[in-house]
Amino acid sequence: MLVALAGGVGGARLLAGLVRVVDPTEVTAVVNTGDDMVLHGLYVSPDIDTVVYTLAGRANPVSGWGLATETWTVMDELATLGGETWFRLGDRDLATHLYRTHRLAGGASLREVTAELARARGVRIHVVPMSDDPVRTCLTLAEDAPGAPAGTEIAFQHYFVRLAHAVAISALRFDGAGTARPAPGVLDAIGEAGAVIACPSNPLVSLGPMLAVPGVRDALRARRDAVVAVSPIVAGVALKGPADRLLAELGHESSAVGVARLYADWAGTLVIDEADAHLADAVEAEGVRAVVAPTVMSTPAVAASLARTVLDAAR
Ligand code: FO1
Repeated sequence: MLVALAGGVGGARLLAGLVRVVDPTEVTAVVNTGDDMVLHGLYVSPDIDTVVYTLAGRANPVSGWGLATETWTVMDELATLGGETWFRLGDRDLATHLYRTHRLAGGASLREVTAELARARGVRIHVVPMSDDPVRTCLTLAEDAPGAPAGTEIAFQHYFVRLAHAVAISALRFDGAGTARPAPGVLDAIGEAGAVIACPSNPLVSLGPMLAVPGVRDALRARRDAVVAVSPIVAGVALKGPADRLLAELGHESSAVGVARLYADWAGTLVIDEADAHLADAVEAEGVRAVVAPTVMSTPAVAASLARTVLDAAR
């Protein structure tokens, strides 16, 4: 069994490459739920849906989130009513949130509902939320933003979508992490995995929430030699999203070396892009083995070869 720690688009892309080189039923993806929120009374779980849609071959290829063939009649009608439409929920995507909300209200766990949604969409890997308990990524503004002065703490999607993450942050917190339990099977999967892959997801707001769930970081530390991470920072910048700025704003180095420093206690190996080959020694100086390879997954074939590189590094 392979375990992959995955956040949004970067995690989904590597998983799509991984299932081209191994039996999908041998893969367990542990997915971030710190981005989740209730909106219009519906439970939305963006990173889980991005992983499921991508592996189902139905993700919107441009945005990376939501469904490819989508219509927006509900959002359009909601706008005429003066409802909230800053977070775009397509008509087909809404079916996912209606189904999940209904099943959760009926007492099902997030893990159970996620498995049902993945199966219904023909996804053959095991998609597992990091926890069935609520963990919510909260960010404190370092500067005034429209409608929120510096010092305000906002929810992740408010930061990421409403403010388009175009605002500096001074602090990060995972509300609920202290009392959250890893979802059933997560710790066992990490303990028994032939290899654990930390996908090129945002170190702070995609992998960070998982590491904050009690037991997860210790389980990874115990398997450190089998843990291979892929740097989401290439030549000092994030390929997608605010990872580079968040790292700098929160006092970390926005580079492959900065990522190695963050991961050093639980990941034995870090795959860095060829653009960062000159940083390999500095990565190894952090006590993390450096593997240099193409990590920019511009095509599924590149994602597949990166997956092979990661699996070879884990051996
Ligand atoms: N991201 C946006 O930038 N704008 C949106 O309107 C938006 C809607 C949305 C709906 C469902 C979903 O699963 C994801 C959505 N995302 C949107 C992406 C989401 O904010 C990110 O995927 C994660 O939270 C960060 O990886």
